[in-house]
Amino acid sequence: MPTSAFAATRFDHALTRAPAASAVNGLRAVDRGAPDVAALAAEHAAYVATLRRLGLTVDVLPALEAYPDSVFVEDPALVFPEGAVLLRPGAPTRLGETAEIAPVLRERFGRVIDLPGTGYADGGDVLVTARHVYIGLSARTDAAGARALAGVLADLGHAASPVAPPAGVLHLKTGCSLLDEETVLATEAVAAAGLFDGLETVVVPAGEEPVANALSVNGTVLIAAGFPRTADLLAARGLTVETLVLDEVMKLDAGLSCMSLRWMAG
Ligand code: CIR
Repeated sequence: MPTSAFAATRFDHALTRAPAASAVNGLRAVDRGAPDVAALAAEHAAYVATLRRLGLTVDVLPALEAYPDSVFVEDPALVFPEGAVLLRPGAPTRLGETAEIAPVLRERFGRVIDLPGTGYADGGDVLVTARHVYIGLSARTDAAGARALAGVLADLGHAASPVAPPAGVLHLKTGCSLLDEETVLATEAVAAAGLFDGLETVVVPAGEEPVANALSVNGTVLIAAGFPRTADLLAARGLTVETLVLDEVMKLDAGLSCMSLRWMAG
């Protein structure tokens, strides 16, 4: 079991990385145009400012031009109060991001564990709750990577198991996210897959699927702007909701969780 006080939506620290100009070459499943670099930087700056306002100490690492997707720091690593895990991203153009973030994590965490074996795992496939860690199998996270990660997480005190999201989802968290310690926001397709035992599921209204990657931080649920039915639905549940413009970020198949590694240092 996790350490008693562990909460999956409470944080006091975050690591982010400024977007590179090379983000115009970032991976995207469907090409809706390259992101505008200045607008992407503005979206990132607003994201960092929001996390700071919500009480986090946020470090912004320098942009890495060699890695177009490196603004999405969630993918090459995982962090917990007990330590960090260096992952092996499943996209060849992103593999080198792990070596870039490794020294940064070694400065901040007493325990930093390399993903053993030869499998692949992306942080975007990992949904952490206080009771369980769900590892999505995807084009980026294979069975060997998920198995190796579950072993490492067990050492860190977190029970974990693989789940199989529906086809067509880039990462598990492309289609779902934690709203609070007991509740998941999920697209209809992810909800129908029945992946999360013991958690309540709030289904994203049809047509608003890209909003499913929300980020719950210290009692506020951050969602992408432009999805009013989901915003109303969450507000009607009594949640405090804030919207952030993510038009450029979403051109790169990404969302709110992707842009930070978050933890409670205590
Ligand atoms: C990629 O395809 O790797 C990036 N363009 C998007 C990564 C999004 N990250 C995430 O969902 N954790």
